Amino acid sequence: MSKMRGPIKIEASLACASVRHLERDLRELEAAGVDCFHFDMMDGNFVPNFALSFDILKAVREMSDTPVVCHLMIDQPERYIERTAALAPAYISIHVEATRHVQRVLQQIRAAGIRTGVALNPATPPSVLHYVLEDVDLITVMTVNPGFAGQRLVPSTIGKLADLRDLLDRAGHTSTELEVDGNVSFENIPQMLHSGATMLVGGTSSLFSQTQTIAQATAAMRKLIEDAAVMH
Ligand code: S6P
Ligand code: MG
Repeated sequence: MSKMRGPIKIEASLACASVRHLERDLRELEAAGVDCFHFDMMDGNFVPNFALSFDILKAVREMSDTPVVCHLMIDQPERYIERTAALAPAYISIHVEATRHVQRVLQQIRAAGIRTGVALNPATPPSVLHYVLEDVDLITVMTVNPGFAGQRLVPSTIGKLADLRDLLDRAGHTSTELEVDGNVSFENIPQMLHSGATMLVGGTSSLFSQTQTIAQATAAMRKLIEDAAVMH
């Protein structure tokens, strides 16, 4: 049975946008009507790669009013909540694997006036969230191992998504957002939606594929969302 929930939001992963033509891509994404920007920050420690920084976030916030979801792939994210919050993203999502004090960091984010997110690596079970559901506005389900764009879906994460949807429903947290991040391709989107995802992060698998324009890819994503809603 489908666990699809609406409204579904399309997020654009800015780590996949053009560095040379960032503003052009932001304008194209706005014109295409994406709902938010997904902003990956990496520290070369929690993940074996570096990605977007505060300066780029500041520039994005200056260039666009589109809401931003910050995905912090950094160890001890508590060290950077204030700096991130100062740039007023809509959400800050931290990894449960990156801090010893998940609940404390979530409180820190809320105290800064920002909506909270927690991200789970593919091997991390939903049960780690059992006692913090009150503190969470968005759950990021990593459907690839964090660190790089262009990877293939870890298949077991689809079952985990459905388990998380059940966990949220049983606990009465029906409006918590379930974000899927990694290989959100046209092929994978239907099963992600039917497993309960509400926010789709579009990267090289969709919005930034070399075969379509951003406008075409966004329209194709919207069509898949409409089709899934009809089947629901
Ligand atoms: C991965 C990162 C993601 C990627 C996005 C790329 O560490 O958190 O947000 O930018 O998943 O999308 P794709 O379609 O290339 O996997
Ligand atoms: Mg991400």
